[in-house]
Amino acid sequence: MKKNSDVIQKIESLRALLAEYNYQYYVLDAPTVPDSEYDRVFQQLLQLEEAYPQYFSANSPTQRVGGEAIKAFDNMLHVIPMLSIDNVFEAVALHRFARRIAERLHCSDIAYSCEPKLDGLAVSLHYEAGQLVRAGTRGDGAMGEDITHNVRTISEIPLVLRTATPPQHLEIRGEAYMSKAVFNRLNARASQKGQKTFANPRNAAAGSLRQLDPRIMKERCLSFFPYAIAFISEDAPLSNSHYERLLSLKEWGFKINSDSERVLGLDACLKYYEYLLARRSSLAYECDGVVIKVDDIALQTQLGAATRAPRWAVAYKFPAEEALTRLLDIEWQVGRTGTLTPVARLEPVFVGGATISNATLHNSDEMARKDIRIGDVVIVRRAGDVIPEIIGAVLAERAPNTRGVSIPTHCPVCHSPVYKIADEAAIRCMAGLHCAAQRKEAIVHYASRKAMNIEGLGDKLIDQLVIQNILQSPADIYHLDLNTLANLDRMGIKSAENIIRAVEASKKTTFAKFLYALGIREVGEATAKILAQHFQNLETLYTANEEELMALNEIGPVVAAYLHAFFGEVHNKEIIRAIVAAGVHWPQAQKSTVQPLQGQTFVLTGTLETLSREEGKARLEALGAKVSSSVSKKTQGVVVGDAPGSKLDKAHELQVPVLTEKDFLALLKLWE
Ligand code: I6G
Repeated sequence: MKKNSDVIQKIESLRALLAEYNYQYYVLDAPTVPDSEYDRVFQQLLQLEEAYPQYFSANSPTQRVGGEAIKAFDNMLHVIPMLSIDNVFEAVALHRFARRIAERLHCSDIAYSCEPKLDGLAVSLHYEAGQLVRAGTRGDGAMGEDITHNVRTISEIPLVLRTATPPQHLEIRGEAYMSKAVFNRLNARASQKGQKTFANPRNAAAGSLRQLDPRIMKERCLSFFPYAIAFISEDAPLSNSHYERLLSLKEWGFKINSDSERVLGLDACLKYYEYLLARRSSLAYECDGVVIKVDDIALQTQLGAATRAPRWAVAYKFPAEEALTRLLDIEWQVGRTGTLTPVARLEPVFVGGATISNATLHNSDEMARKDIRIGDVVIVRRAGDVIPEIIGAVLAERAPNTRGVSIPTHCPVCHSPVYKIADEAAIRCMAGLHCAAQRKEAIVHYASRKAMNIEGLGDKLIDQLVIQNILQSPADIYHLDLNTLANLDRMGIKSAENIIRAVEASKKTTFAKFLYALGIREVGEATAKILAQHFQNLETLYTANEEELMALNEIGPVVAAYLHAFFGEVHNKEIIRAIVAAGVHWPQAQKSTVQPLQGQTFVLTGTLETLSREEGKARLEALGAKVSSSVSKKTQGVVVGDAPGSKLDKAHELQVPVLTEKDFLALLKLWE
């Protein structure tokens, strides 16, 4: 490639190709080539750019990886001020907003664009002749900071607009944000390394955009949704609808938020709000409300702006998910498996739509890392159905009389020593069912809906029964009598009768539910089903060793060890025996109609110790195998007992596998 024009053309075509691959991947979510092809073209372009540095472009896809660090941020003036947006927190205030608009426009049939309000940072992007030239933060609305070096690393922002006829000048505004998935990954990695974690995705995004070194920013994988065209030169005609304008930005290479909608009238806005609020926790991004905008650009212009915010838009906020309150104390709760969890007692605070006075701190490591002291002002978060949690302390408000939290050395319930297991963040009481807390949790789990489903036998009732020593294990449930139950707090004869009936009804169950109900560590519903299907009865499960357990695809060494230890414990088997003796039963699983040894031929020779030749033959045949009297190359295995005949020699000669009685029994057990 000698001629410079050839080089330029090649470089340009590679850049365009990579930009298109990027668009397919990030904007359309529909890549057309594998990563390896992207990498190959990328390397080709990189080599050409290195050989011809005179054709450098800051908007080349190779520059997305993050160039040199800058020394300080330059200021960036917003010729068109970056206004903020008015917030409303109740439907009545939204009605007021709509009424004001109707009065000013003398019209009430207004089309609105409803867009999720992301909890990110407002960013302004300037394009000249289709090239990204500058990007800045909002700052005070009139002056922000130039963060072009960082913004270039955001894959969802086009460096060059995807159009042959770009406007001469274009200013896009939108929200740079960190998705929940990226945030969780970033924080998990930080806590693994013992580093400080970010309080929320917004802080993480802000911290990333304020990096002087764009390579750090690149690792943070920020995203971007445009929310307005702040300026466009007259050479590019656009729709008069704000919503359609956003859609057309997709053609130019922006990823747009597909959760946005255009609706007619205020009632439809309220419906959209309810719809998005219900989906809040399943959205890929943190969302703190809905932005409602008059859709018609001409009407927007007619309405204009007040000093701080446009009159044609409002943010209808969701209930806050975070709030400040004071940490009164820490108590340690003992879980079903003996884990001690620090639970924060708080000054009651209204957050996420409810008043809360308890929150979790997850484990002692996390508490130490977050440097939380009793008496601190703390940030609590309650999002959706998630248990309220403490995000961190507000160090600036720490009073001199706060006190540190000591990590217990003994179980707060049964007083036996607690242990910290290597590689686990938790501390654990190892007393098992001897510890009243674990006993209670084990029984609560046993009676729960997905386990034995004993209706009415809930947390509060079990608590009383354990405290009074009436229930010492799940087996005692079957000896509860009407009198005992009727005399408990908040119980009467009617509710006691209901419980007795529910206990009786729950006796008919399935093997999988029963295994799940036992509460063996790491044995959830799915694992219990697999075990039930494979072993089909308790006896085979009792005698299974760890290797046999691990032979099941879904069971690894940790679960196998827990199972083996559980069934190796005489005390556990005693409880199971008592439960079964009380009448708990399940249908014997139907024998599988699939014949796993179908098409395989075996030969039996010599005397077997534990079963007769006929029995061995019958069991093989039940699994679909044929039993032959002579060994051939097609024989899958020769089962050898005491004093074998010439069939053993033949097996050696033809290199057919030889099975001892022990191997043979293991084979049968695997499939029966
Ligand atoms: O701060 C904002 C967040 C989201 C906005 C906004 C937005 O739309 C989804 N839209 C406008 C027009 C403004 N601020 C000024």
